[in-house]
Amino acid sequence: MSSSPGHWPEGSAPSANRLPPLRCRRFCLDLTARTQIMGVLNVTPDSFSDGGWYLDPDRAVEYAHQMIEEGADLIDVGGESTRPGAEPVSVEEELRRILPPVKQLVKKLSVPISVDTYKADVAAVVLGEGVDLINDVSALGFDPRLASVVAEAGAGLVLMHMRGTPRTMQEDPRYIDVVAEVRDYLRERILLAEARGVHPEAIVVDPGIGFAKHAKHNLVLLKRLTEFHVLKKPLLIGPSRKSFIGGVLDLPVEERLEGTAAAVAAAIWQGAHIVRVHDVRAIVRVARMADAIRNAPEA
Ligand code: HH2
Repeated sequence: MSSSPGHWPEGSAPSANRLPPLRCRRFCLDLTARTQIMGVLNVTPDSFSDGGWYLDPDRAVEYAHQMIEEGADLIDVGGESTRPGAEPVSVEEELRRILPPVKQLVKKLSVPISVDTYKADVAAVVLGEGVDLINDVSALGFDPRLASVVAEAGAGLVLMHMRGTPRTMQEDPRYIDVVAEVRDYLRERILLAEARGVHPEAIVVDPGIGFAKHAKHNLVLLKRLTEFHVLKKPLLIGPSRKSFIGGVLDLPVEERLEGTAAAVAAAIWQGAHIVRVHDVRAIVRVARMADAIRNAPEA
């Protein structure tokens, strides 16, 4: 079968490119033309790769602008680290960190702003400020009220798989078939979100690379990503600088760009729609190249 740009050859990535645009308030994100790049903005003192760098609101806003110039399609703002072993922070502290930059970003940027939080009270405030998406690393597992807050706002919702909490999640996670178990869990969370009123076209799924997974689980998930397309939701992948890359390459966090690039290319080849990354400039180039190969005609 011949394929035009934006379409997969038969059998290689079922329906990956035929999803409707992602609905997130002010925006309708086209997921068919090219991979969307979500730039990470951690407003935390302790994130695993960039903790403390953007605590100053002006610096955070400036860095968001830089990521947009480099080609980011969305900005994901986080106020609580979810690295393995991290302790939770209060609603007040999370808001104290993220509100000043979020207020400015919503006004100044013309791309969707996402907030990485699992707390309904944090989500309610930032949605009140106009953010477009909530990125919930617990897939409604920590605060089920989050779904109705997102639904009422008509915002987008990322449902990410993890087990336990960031403090406990790496205590020997076990799976018989990691892909099937993560996929079944995400399917159940989609049903829950939709039952609570989140629009079906506002939901994104994420297998949660590095969350309650050993290195081999992350590699298997990345190898078998096409098996998530049966969920019929946009697929987000966040391998950026994570320790499974350090494990394969024996490299520290500041030297994981190439490993991240390989993981991103593999994910795009299998139909990932959004990649969440720190190194926007480099990964935009990787994504454009991978998109071009993926979308090349048959002959
Ligand atoms: N990874 C991190 C945080 N949020 N959200 C989604 N949807 N997917 C991910 O893979 C993901 C995520 C961890 O990365 P980072 O934000 O850089 O680190 P920290 O949690 O230490 O702030």
